[in-house]
Amino acid sequence: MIIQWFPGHMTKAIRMMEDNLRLVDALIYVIDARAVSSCINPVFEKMLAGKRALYVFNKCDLVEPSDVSHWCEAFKREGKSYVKAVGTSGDCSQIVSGLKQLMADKIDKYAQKGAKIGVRAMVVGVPNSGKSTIINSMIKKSKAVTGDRPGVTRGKQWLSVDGVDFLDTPGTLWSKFEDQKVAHHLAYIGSIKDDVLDESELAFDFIDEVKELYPDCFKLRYGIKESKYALEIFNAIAAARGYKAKGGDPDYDRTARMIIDEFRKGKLGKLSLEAPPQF
Ligand SMILES: Nc1nc2c(ncn2[C@@H]2O[C@H](COP(=O)(O)OP(=O)(O)OP(=O)(O)O)[C@@H](O)[C@H]2O)c(=O)[nH]1
Ligand SMILES: [Mg+2]
Repeated sequence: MIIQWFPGHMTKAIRMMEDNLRLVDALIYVIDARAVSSCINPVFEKMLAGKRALYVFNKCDLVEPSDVSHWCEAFKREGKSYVKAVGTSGDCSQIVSGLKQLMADKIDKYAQKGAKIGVRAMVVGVPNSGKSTIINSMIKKSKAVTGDRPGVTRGKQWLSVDGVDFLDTPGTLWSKFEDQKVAHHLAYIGSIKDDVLDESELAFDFIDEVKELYPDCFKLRYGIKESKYALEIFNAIAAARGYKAKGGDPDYDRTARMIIDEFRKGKLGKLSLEAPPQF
């Protein structure tokens, strides 16, 4: 299955972000910790030029701490500033302090002149990475609309806390995925609208990949036998859940949807799809 998804609202969103760049001091770059390199959007590279960036490894509750640590080491080696976060925990104060640390010289310079200058940051990331949730956690109010599907935020919205203004932006992708593995990982984590995907194919591809990374994960979750074959695993999961179509075949759509949904909710365990090159 070839995956591409670049709807018109993203072109508009990128234009809006470029127009607002001059208003901000920094970018807060929200990344889903389960698929770190796939969340790096080439469109943001141009925006990052000349701006400071704080990378946020979000959804850390869904991955093993050691897997996040490997990414932290890799980012540190590249001189990138980062913090770990669980947007849904309700406490993301470490992002506010991380941002203030990143902008300390500017804040001090103005403080010496007696001026209290705020920091403005644009929050960017692929769809569904948790940008709006993180902002709500930082401001301790549910002002930004969130949802467990991509494309929830559409317009721009400024929200503030402790002298910091955040610009929430719509999740954006890029016009063509050169690497279909990246596209698949983004689809698994819910950054691509399910309507443009063949869910059965997606679930097969998911099983095929995850069985190599975590050989016993399906056995542990569904009580099925380990197998080298994705189709065998898929059919065994359908049977274990009793998901049958008319005629006794597995209910492919229902089973596929359930597997992907359970992964997204962390029910298959703390699975990380990507590791930095040296791991
Ligand atoms: N498990 C878990 N879920 C999270 C976390 N942060 C956000 N979510 C969930 O991820 C989903 C997407 O969150 P949003 O904040 O709407 O994501 P967004 O990046 O603003 O999405 P768009 O506006 O569509 O680009 C929601 O269901 C959140 O509850 C986290 O740290 N852990
Ligand atoms: Mg949003």
